[in-house]
Amino acid sequence: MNRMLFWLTPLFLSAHLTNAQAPEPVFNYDEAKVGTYKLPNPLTSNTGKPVKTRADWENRRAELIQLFAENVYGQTPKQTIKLRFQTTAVDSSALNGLAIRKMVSIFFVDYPQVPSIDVLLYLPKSKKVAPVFLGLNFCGNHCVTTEADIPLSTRWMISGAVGEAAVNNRNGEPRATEKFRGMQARRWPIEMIIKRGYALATAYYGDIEPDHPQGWRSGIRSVLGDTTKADNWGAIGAWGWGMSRILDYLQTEPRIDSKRVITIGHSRIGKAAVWAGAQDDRFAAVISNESGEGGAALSRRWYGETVERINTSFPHWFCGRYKTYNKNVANLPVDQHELLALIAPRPLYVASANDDQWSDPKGEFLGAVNAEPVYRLYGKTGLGTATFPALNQSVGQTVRYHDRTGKHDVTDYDWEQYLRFADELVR
Ligand code: GTR
Repeated sequence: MNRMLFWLTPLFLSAHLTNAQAPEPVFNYDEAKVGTYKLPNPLTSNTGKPVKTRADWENRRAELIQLFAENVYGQTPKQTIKLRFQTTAVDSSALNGLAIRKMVSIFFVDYPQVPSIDVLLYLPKSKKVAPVFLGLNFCGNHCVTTEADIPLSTRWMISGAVGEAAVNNRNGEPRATEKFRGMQARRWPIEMIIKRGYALATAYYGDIEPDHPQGWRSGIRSVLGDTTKADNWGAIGAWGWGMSRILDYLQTEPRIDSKRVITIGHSRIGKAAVWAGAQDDRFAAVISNESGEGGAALSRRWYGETVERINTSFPHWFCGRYKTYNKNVANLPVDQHELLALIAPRPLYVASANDDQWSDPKGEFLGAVNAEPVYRLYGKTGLGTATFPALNQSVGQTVRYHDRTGKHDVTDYDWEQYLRFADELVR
């Protein structure tokens, strides 16, 4: 279907041109048409100096974070925010006695108008202290499990991702209904995670910012940042910031090994997870599940989603300045392999799916390949290969990659790889 779209577009395009309208963007799914591009070198400083040592890299790392903040995601506010953690429920025998389940709300003491982040935490009873996967969810904590006693989120609810299950409230805003319960449980194999000795922490991404262009008005960006600036933070920056606030809470939780917090994210939340992991090195490892454009996929590679398209469809995700690269991606001072390199020397997993060509699996793979020199600086092998693997084959060392069969999703196959990755590398 994607290929069809590509072949149909020129017809569409010429019809439009005769009407003297702006050409429709063309999305490429043909490897032969990708063309050539030159990636910026992560190991060359802003002033052109080669980065040779780990100490050099630490300076370069700060430069790169700044470049991503100025040009892509916007500046993450630096100020420390007073947080209050309130446990609202504890079930010491959840999941048939396998887990302790806690619900904890994170309040922003000086900004009572900003909604809390409501964390759902499962802790394995088999361990006194456990490593944890931390990931935001797309449609509320009640979506990740069928358990009937998780309160339905009362916040704005994304409707595209969950179809007709959302109903409008009195103000015409979509809200969750009982139909949402467990709707994405398949993506969150909590029992499997718990049985392997890991905890799981999740929260609804819409708690931090509702995912639409006006969403910032009711989220954390309504009080932090500066909307007049071209490098004001976008929604992805806010979601990433929220992950760090959940980590702040996890550091206070005695049953959590806070040195082993693995951040995981799918798709747009994957973009946020990588940006969070890049900035906040308290995250011990990062997992990007089909994060695609603006995530693990190279921006300069013309394949699938483009910078222009993402900025047009989702104008609130990135900073204003990112839009100035819509038609000249080659001028971006960074590319996404450098974002992945910011995770080094920590373990990183980049995963694709072969029916998800929109995310550009090969571009995600090449993002990981081109982060290699930075892992080498730390004496680590990153991916250790530049050969695209066969389907359903996990490759690499400190950096891992797979291209799963199937569509844009998070499956048990993906989780099995992530659990093995965590067992082997996040010790
Ligand atoms: C798509 C978007 C992708 C990806 C995806 C998702 O519409 O083009 O970049 O983020 O949404 O989050 O599911």
